[in-house]
Amino acid sequence: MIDLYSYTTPNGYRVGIMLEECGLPYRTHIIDLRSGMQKTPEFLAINPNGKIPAIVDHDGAKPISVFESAAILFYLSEKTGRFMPKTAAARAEMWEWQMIQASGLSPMIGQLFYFMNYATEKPESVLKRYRDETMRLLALADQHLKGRSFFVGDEISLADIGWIPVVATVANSNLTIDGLDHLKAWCDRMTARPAVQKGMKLVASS
Ligand SMILES: N[C@@H](CCC(=O)N[C@@H](CS)C(=O)NCC(=O)O)C(=O)O
Repeated sequence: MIDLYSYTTPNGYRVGIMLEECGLPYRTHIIDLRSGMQKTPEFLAINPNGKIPAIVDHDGAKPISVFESAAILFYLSEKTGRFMPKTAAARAEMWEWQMIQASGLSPMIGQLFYFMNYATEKPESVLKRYRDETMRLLALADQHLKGRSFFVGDEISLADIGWIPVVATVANSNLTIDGLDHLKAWCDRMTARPAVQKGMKLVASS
């Protein structure tokens, strides 16, 4: 059994989607970021970085805890043998897109949403910088997805699971992916998957 520690954000949804796609049994613990649960000693013992998501895998001889959503995806992929392309060339392409998500898109959009939704001061130059880079990366993905069903080859991989919660969140926000037709078609394809829908509904286990 795996314990998932998460909240209603794209980084949190990513791990729920992966667990659902892998068909692994798990229990969800909601870490309410508004009340600061992520900074309690109990949670810091699981993720010293004080951020969701994190998992603890109890299936082995000793529990294994993993934090950082991309690291959790790789851990679960290794555990199950799922969502890792078969050839070296396809794996390299998967890593490229996974890394752009983890190191470019998600941090950028995190800052953008912070300034759009929470900051008391919203300098236009700051909003522009984060909005432009976010939209540039989404347009890059749009062009890559032209003529493709998924980010790499014909099969869903970690790259798709990494990107989908971010793109679905943007599509439902007051930013838009209108005009990015290949990205939109991919997003519709991905969000039609039951595992994606379930992973993006955060429900605490009783
Ligand atoms: N790179 C990390 C980012 C994690 C992250 O930023 N988590 C946010 C929510 S999306 C968080 O827990 N913020 C609370 C805080 O920083 O106090 C990942 O992908 O797991």
